[in-house]
Amino acid sequence: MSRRVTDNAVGNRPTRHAKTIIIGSGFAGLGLAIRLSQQGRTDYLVLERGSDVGGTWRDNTYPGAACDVPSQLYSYSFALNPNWSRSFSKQGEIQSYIQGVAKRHRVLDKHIFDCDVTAARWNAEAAVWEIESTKGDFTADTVVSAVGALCEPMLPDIKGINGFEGEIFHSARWNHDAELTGKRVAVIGTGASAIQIVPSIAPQVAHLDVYQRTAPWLLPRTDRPYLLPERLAFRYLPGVQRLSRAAIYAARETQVVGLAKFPPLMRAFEAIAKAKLRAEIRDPELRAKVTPDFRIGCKRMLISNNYYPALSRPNVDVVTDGIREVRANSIVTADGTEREIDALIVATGFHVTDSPTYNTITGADGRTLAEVFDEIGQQGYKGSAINNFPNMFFLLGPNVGLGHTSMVYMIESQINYIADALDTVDRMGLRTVEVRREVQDAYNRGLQAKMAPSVWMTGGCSSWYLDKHGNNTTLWPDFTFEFRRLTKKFDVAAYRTTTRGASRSELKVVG
Ligand code: N01
Repeated sequence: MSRRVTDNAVGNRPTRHAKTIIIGSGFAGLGLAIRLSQQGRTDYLVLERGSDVGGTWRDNTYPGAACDVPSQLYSYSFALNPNWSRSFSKQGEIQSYIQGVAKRHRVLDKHIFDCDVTAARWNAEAAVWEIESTKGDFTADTVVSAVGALCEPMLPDIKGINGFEGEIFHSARWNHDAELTGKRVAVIGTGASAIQIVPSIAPQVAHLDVYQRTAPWLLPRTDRPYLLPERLAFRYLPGVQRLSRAAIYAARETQVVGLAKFPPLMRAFEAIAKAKLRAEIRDPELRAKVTPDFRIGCKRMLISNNYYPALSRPNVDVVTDGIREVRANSIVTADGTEREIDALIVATGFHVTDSPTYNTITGADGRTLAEVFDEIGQQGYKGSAINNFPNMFFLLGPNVGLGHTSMVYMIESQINYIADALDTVDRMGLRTVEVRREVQDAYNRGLQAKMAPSVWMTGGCSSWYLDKHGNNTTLWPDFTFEFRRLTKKFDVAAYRTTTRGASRSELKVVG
């Protein structure tokens, strides 16, 4: 059980201690919480800034929000859902699934909701993490950051945007009270979020301007409702759902060959995307505007059957001139054209390689994660540990992202690794574990060497996959089963460790 202590290094305020604290309860943090419970661990807490589980699936409620990965694969392997209503799930169904899993596995009482972690500091003397939050102070022997990469909306730095007087909101903070029907609306961005929003709102608004900086590649979305016999088979015929999942996994994994190893193979996808473009956009001028100029896959490949038809509607314009400024009720582009609007939807993505949460975590040498990343780039070890941050693990840390298949697969690989790390710490009586800098450096050299031929580095685009040093510190550059293999066991030899002693003087460095 977590216990209350009354006096510790955080100050003299009451501080709650838990052996393990998980920050964030999206797919990642929740999955780890369930694993800890399954292992019989009770001394852990999950601090979640929202008022519910679900993370990105709780936050992204924009019209049309749905997953790009097939339903069968986009779920926990230990909680298959035979009830998916369609082959690609919508946000509401995924969020209900996550809520249901949390409830069934009885981990909600381990959660503290509306608890925004504002600081986490490593106290080397006491070998604990000191955490400040909007729900009080905590200490923990081990912290697992599970905040995810797509949680901090990025607002564009456009002149005058703060002076806009109409409705304005980010795609991940949709204002459901804003009335868009019959209004003049602008959407900035043409990424995965925007291409779902645009067709969803186009029929209801008076006019829609889509501000496109880079045209994305689009592939067909093979979405359809499941037929009753299929759902019955998933429910009652043993193995059918696992077989379907395995087939989807295998098919998606073949994309790695083109994406990561031999990008010319991506031409096959390009041919499909071009045919789609020709079939769905008849107007040559519009078609030219939305034809991408980089190799497919360099930025995330998007899937949609209704985006191009929406762009072809008479009440929709694609604006490719750069935005010069936003005024009280309009947007002015570089060519001097002013377009009046009532509402502005900012679908400009997230702080991925420069998350503000990095400023709140302070490691062993007093530097924040932001400062460390500023110097060496967003580097870690197996996406799960970072030198200078002892007794801290990361779910969805550096270089575990994917564009082609389910992130839940990567999350479960990391859960295996971190759960085994916690077991190892207990079994060996370790006080601290910190990944060795030389191991981390070698790992990243290997990673970047693998990354070099990938389409993400050679495809001729700029993307949020790259950090300010020009390295791709976001994606995993290999087959996902290779990551599963690497994370099967906690490799304690890669870590500098100290053992527990009654006092600091008895501290023994064992590795
Ligand atoms: O964000 P993005 P997103 N002026 O960063 C443009 C996941 N996801 O929210 O390409 C003008 O992809 C920017 O232009 P450019 C998925 O992993 C999944 O759409 O940088 N434009 C781009 O067009 C995804 O990759 C799902 O030139 C500006 C757009 O804004 C990730 O979330 C659904 C600008 C941002 O696109 C993020 O997707 C949704 C500026 N100043 C999201 N700044 C599914 O599974 C940025 N842009 C379905």
